[in-house]
Amino acid sequence: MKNLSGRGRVAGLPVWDRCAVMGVVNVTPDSFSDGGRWFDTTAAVKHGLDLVAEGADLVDVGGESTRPGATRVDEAEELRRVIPVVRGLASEGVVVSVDTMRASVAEQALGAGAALVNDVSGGLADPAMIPVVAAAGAPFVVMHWRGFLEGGNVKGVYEDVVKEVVDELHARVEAVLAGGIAHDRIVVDPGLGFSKEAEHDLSLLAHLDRLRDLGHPLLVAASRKRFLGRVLAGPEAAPPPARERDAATAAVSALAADSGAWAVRVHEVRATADAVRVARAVEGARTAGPAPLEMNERGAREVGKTPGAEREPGACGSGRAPGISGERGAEGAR
Ligand code: PMM
Repeated sequence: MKNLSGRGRVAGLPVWDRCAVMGVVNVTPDSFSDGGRWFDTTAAVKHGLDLVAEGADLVDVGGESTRPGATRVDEAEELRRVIPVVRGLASEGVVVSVDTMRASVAEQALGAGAALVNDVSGGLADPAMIPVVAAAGAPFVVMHWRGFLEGGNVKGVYEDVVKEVVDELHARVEAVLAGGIAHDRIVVDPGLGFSKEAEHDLSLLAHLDRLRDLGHPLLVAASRKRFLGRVLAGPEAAPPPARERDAATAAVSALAADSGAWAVRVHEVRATADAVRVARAVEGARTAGPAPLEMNERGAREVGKTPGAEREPGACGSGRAPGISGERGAEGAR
């Protein structure tokens, strides 16, 4: 099941030979990062298609804000928001993921053409979720989740956040497997920002290898989250607004891709699409062997020299990274 970098593949979904880019379409009036912008079927479908044109490999459609303290949307309203958008995107050939905690929404979204169910509760919020996904044979994202947060981030207390998240995710994966979802259809996600403070999110990002050791493809969803605001502003200053965190998000995308994440979930796709391609190229160079850097007698470093072979300017030789050529069309000179 492991490919070149060990990021794995998910049965039932296309195979991408690099970290995949999941673009976000929130059909909500109140998501923290983009609430209200695509709160209309036509605008939401168009936005999803725009994300694909910018480089998204799949599009995650959600109709309920998961920000702490948000009131739950009722089922009929969630269906009204999500299903036409899923149908509209799937009918255009887009690989659609549905972001929902409700089995009924997952079931109807799968019927409307969704390829993946992304449940931030990992099947905990609705006991019917795992049976529905298992019966459909659909892939399932199991995110680390400690419950609904009323009255603040009260469940975000850890002694060893990495160990606890890994252990709790492992337990959820066992439950999901016992519920009949196949091993090769399970994706895991550390749930950045969910019952977590900035230092917890950063520790998890620093130890993605430990999450990958769970043996399932890994989804990382850092986009525009609060911890990035904290990193950018420092401990005292006011964090920049969510929509000014896209460059920081792309930096996380490159780091996550280099750590072997299967996919990153982002609101602004273009920069992340570039980031994962750069990470892929570096990975290709790494697997092609040591960089051809040599020290000459004076200790100066000579770049691009291999014994007995002079390179043409710009040639990559055997170190050429798979996927470096032409994925995004013609390039400029520099
Ligand atoms: N975060 C949000 C929504 N859906 N899904 C997964 N798998 N992982 C996440 O961390 C996650 C998610 C919240 O962000 P948004 O409201 O800006 O979409």
